[in-house]
Amino acid sequence: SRLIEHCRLYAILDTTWLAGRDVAVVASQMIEGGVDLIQLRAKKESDEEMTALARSIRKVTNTHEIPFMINDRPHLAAATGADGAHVGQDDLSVAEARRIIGSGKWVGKSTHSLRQALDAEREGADYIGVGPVYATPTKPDYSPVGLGLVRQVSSQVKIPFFCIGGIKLENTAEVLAAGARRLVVVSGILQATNMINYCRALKALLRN
Ligand code: TZP
Ligand code: MG
Repeated sequence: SRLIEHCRLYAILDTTWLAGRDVAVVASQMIEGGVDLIQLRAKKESDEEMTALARSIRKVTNTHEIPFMINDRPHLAAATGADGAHVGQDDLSVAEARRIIGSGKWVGKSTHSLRQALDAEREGADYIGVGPVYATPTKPDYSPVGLGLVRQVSSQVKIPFFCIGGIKLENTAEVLAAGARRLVVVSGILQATNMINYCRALKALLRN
């Protein structure tokens, strides 16, 4: 669906977890598993490399009408026809990112505290990420925010928020019990033996 409100399971295709796989194949499997939204996160790649990966994922996501986001680099989001850009606390502001990618596109923002979550909402983010809920090798320098922040955000933030960081099938139930309705999963999906089944299982937990 092209409405952020309809997105529950958000997969990040982080190139550090690819292990040589083709991004188009990985994206197709994520989509077959039922993910609602895909982001390309390519911290070490050049603009040229990231653009090539983004074009490849964009083809697959377009075919299936799945929204596609770019991590940082709003200029690449604009150039590759992505649906938006996701910025962190140290990246461009929501307003700057929006100016670069144009109106009608989504800008998401990472938050790590209640203050940051409320600020991002006020700045006009379309959605926020909240985490890392648990410690995770995908974002090693951040302390976990825990389920307490999930509870606070779920009661105080009105825009869609996606819980992120160390989320796996095994701990999804407790994250949902803390008030989450939306999840971002990176290594849980990319390390799964069967990504399609793993995504389906996550999606089933999010159905209520
Ligand atoms: N932001 C907060 S935690 C995180 C990001 C990008 C990484 C989440 O990755 P994983 O592998 O699902 O823990
Ligand atoms: Mg960033």
